Parts: sequence; C-alpha cells; structure tokens
Amino acid sequence: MANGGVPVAIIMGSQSDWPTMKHAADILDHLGIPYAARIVSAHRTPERMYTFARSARAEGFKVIIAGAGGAAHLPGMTASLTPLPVFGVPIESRTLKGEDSLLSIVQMPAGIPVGTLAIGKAGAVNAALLAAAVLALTDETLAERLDSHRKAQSDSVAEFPSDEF
Ligand code: RP5
Repeated sequence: MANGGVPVAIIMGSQSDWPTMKHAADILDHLGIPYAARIVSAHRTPERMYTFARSARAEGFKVIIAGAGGAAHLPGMTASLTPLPVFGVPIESRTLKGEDSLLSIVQMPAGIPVGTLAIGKAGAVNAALLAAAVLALTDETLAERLDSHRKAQSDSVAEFPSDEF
C-alpha cells in the first residue's frame, strides 16, 4: 500500500479547521489507529482535492473523515470522487455557528452519501468513533479496544449528581 497501511485520512478545508479536527485525531490516537491529516480545500486547492480523493483507495485508506465550514462542499465532492466511506464534520463557522456547514454537508442529493456528524467537537469525536467502528468490523483487537473505550466512558459517569465537580 502506498501509504504504509494508514487506514484513516482526516482532511479539512483549512488550517483553521484543525483545532476542531484534532479532536478526531486525538480519539484515533487513543484507540491506536494510524491516520494521515491533510489540508485539502475544495475551492482553494481543487486539484489537490481531486488527486487526493481519486487516489485515496489505491493509497490504502479505508475511511475518510472530512471537516469543512461555511459552504462546506469538501465532504460531498470527496465522496463523489471515491468509493470509500466519507464522514463529514461541519465546522462551527463564525457567522452562522456551523448551521451553514451542517446543511451544506448533510443535504447531499440521493446517490452520493456523506455520513454527517454534529457541528464541531462532538462531530469530530464521533466521526473518529464511527471510523473506528467501521475498521473494527474486520479487526478483532480494535473491536476490543473500542469496547474498552465505551466501558471506561460508562464507568466514568457517576450515578448521583454532586455539588463538587
Ligand atoms: C472552509 O472555509 C474551511 O473548511 C473553513 O472552515 C472555512 C474558513 O476557512 P479560512 O478562511 O479560515 O481559511 O473552506
């Protein structure tokens, strides 16, 4: 494989998206899943986007997480150019708080799907967890790590509320 077996690509439209998309990277790090993070803008670097998306499967990627804000066409354009599953993360934009990003990503016409997550950090975290769940279908040790992650999350929830937190 050209990318050395790295299964997840995290792409984003701008450097300014990284503070959000880093939450996806942190989850993948925690679960021991290698990833490659790249800035790929659908409108500022359309040829980079085309080349990336067209070669992503041949490079060895299995899942793409794509974050974009505003008129967020990166996830949909990428999905149109690759058969790999694409999970879109709407970045919280300053003017419309990410509702523009969300609607741009989620409202794909029938035929080219983008799995759309929540706006911002929650979406980035859940995109990584979804990517992990997809990879865990064919990786038993990863499935066990994912189970442990969920159990730790459940164990961390107190049964009763406290005044001290
Ligand atoms: C989109 O435009 C990016 O995904 C980013 O969320 C938004 C703003 O980009 P910058 O102007 O901060 O580079 O393409």
